[in-house]
Amino acid sequence: MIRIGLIGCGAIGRQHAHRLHCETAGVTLTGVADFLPEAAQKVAADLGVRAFASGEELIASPDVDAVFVTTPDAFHAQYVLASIEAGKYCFCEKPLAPTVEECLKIMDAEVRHGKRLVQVGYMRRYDKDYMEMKRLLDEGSVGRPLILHMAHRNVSQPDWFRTEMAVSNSAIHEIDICRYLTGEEFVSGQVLKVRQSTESADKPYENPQIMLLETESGARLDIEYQCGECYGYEVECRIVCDRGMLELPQPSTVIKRSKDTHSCSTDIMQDWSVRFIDAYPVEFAAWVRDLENGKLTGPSVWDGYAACQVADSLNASRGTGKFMPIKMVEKPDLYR
Ligand code: ISE
Repeated sequence: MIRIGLIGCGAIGRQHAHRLHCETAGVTLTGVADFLPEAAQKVAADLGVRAFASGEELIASPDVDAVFVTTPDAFHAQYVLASIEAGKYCFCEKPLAPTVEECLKIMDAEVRHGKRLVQVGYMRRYDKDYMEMKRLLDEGSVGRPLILHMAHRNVSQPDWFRTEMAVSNSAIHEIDICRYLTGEEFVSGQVLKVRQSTESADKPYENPQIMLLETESGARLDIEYQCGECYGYEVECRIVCDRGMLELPQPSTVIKRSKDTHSCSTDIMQDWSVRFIDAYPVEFAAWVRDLENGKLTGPSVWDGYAACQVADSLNASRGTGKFMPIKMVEKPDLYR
């Protein structure tokens, strides 16, 4: 049984703690920690596990084999680095870190350690429909991607959400999934301003935004991105290829025909944690299998760094009217 300690008891942390402790085979949750002791104590009491006084204490505990980091983005790097220092496996929610500098520090530490210890929580790679798109692309019958159209629409964001986070925290999922599906890195990108939604007039962020990216083979990605105030939570993905096209279906819901309203309708999801609810168990089961085999295969520190480097260039392009080049560091052998 792999013993896990989880740091960060906010919304995603609480869900992951429950999922790990109650629904994932092969692991048990030793305890949790949070910047706010009450938050850790509440989750600990609910699940009957230990509340550690700090993330550092949790990482150092001999009762913790692997660390889960679900804190706000700004605290990811410090706990991932401490886990590597302790020689422990670490699953870090996306993004790996908000700055390229921190991602490179983590990469440097892991490379010096000499073995992959860190996985980044890009859960879309474990969604069954994205997985099928990946299988079809790899199988090759539709050819290679030419143009990828993606959309990412949110209902709301927390108070601290800002314009740049649209890329570095949220559309970073599209950046990652596009890299994963195409197997290519990006070479340049640009964010375009759009007429702003009247629904978001009192919000501290630009909404909507359009992001454009070019891959190394010259394929193009456009992302329609909406921070919040949308009719529902939806992601879309259409990939136009040489000899066909792939389209991500919306998750199936029952269609209701009503005598009262003379309408035909389906519910629209309101939250990403519901949209990807089936991806998390697949992601966690794969991670546990890898830990048991002693070899990580999921999204790596390189993937975390690459997405952050792309996000940085996109944010730097904002307002310039220009495509920004995306310059990556050389890929260490550990990630080849
Ligand atoms: C949030 O942080 C997530 O990671 C969700 O998956 C994403 O869809 C949402 O836009 C982000 O704000």
